Amino acid sequence: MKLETFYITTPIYYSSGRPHVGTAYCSIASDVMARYKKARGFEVKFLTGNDEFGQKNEEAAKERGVSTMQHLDDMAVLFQDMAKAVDVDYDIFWRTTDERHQRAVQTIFRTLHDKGDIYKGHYEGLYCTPCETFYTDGQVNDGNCPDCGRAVHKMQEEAYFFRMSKYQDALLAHIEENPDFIMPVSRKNEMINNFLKPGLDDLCVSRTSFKWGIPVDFDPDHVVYVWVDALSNYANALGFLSKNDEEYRKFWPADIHMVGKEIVRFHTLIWPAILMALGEPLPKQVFGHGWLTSEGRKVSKSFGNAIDPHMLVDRYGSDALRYFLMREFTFGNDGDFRNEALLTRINADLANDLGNLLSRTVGMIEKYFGGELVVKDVPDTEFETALKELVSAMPGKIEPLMDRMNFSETLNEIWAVIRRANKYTDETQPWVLCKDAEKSDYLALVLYNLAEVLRIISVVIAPFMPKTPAEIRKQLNIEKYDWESTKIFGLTPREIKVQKGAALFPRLDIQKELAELTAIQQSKIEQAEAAVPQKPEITIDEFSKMDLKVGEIVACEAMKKTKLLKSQVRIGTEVRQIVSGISAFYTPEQMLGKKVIVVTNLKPIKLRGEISQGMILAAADGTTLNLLTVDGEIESGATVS
Ligand code: ME8
Repeated sequence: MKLETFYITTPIYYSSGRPHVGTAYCSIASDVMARYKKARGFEVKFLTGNDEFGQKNEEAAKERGVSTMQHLDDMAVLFQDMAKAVDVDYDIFWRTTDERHQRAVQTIFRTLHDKGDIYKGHYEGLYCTPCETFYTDGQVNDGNCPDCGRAVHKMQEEAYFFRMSKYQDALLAHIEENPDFIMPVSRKNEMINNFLKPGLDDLCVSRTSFKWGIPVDFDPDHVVYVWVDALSNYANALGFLSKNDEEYRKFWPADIHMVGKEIVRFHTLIWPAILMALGEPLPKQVFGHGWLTSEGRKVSKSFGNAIDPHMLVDRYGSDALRYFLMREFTFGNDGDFRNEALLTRINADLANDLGNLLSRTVGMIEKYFGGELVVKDVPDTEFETALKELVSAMPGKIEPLMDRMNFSETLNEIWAVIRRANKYTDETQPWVLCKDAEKSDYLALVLYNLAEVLRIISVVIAPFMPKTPAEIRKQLNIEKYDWESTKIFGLTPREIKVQKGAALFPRLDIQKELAELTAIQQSKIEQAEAAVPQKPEITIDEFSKMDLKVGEIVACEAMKKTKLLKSQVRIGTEVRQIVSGISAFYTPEQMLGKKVIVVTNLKPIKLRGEISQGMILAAADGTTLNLLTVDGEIESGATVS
């Protein structure tokens, strides 16, 4: 029998920084969906990977002082390790530096160019020549480069453009005719009202100002710029445009592209327009989820290390972390990650509700029946009827919720059953029944029903919590059941021999855990703040290109409406003017007479209209700043080496 296919993707993550709990969130949600669809009998393909081209990645490598490829390889390992730690069971880990990807991107670019959908034009922006980088109006500070502080200027660069505007009407029609194409609905409205209705501009798809990208094969001065490269990974990973395109023909179009809300636009406008231009079918759905925040700030590569998924998994297990992330936040909205909420959920939902149901069920079977339960035909009471009603209704409730990726509500429904089963125990009171020999058969039925609920629960929680079901089955000593079995009450064998094991989720001392987590996270933040990025190694020849001399400040004044001091510095027989941004730390009077270290062969620049002929060296740690000076009497002009 040919299975129906289901192709789901996460975005490919930039390799510019380490994975964090925000990236784990996106991957876990996709994994939950992939596991659910597998359980429902689909043939699933699940893709994740890394987005490896572009300046950000190249700069991150430079900052670490390693080669770009070394950096990308290291990051790929970190992302794969993270996936493993949180049980994200992907089928493909795609890397855009893969030869097959690069070839496919070049073919796409060429095909679109040949069709006239990509044309040559000019990209205009604010350019910093020393940094070789374009900036937008919003990025520059007072006309200066946000990176090196030097003046930027308007520049044009030859670039290729994709004719997005041509697809505007077709895109609008597609979105309106396919109500599930963009989910949740709020994101769909945003795309229509903010982008489609005002009109789409053509999109710049190549650059000549940097080189770390896939070359345009018919015009190798250009590299493919970001989106044609990154977005097409979803198709290229399946062999699109290659001789071996069997998987593409089998799994395309994707059923779900899972993406963060900030990249919905690229996935619902740019990517579909590219596919339309190529004559390929569009993905069935793009789901834009919200962000995990920490104290209101988006958890990101620069700030994300504080909430380390590995640390949380080591302490509480991956099932607990996955459960918390999927249960606590409405998928689609932002969610603030709070340690206390995590610990409370572990104790209340996992230790108390689920863990307790298993341990008391197995414990009572051991206590009252020596671990061997044999159930006979006994008529149901109102308690059994009520319990079975809720359990039987559950699969029908959760299936549509799962299909809409409403993970939190799904878990709510499952936990309603777990709580109902605990209530059933309190209603039937096995500890009273056990005292009456005549009630022994009914007692066996009660315990059997509890085991049966646990069997069903072990199936429906499996997409969320891949490890726990095996532990439940082990303690109940039952085999693995499939999804359809959750719709029939009574499939657990009527004779079982249970075996008590460790608590599924040991109860936590919340105050102690909170204190420890806070201490760990605080020390991580401090470490991150203290870490000075290591610059790449230089040779002695490179170092000796710098001319360092001792200078004496002979005059100094503050420059009005700036943080700058203008100093006249005597270096031997010469006096130079040097402008420094240090007025928050030194008054002109404090500067007078100081012997400082000056870089004398730095190219002069104008700062706020004043020429600066060199640089005065200072040490700064973010809070304070101290000038570098000499340890004793020495003439100005002395060489520093
Ligand atoms: O955007 N909470 O890569 P990326 C939830 N390479 N999700 C988060 C998150 C957070 N705090 N932080 C990041 C890119 N993400 C491109 C994608 S796809 C063809 C190219 C999610 O590493 C983010 O929303 O910046 C996005 O969906 C994904 O991680 C990758 O982000």
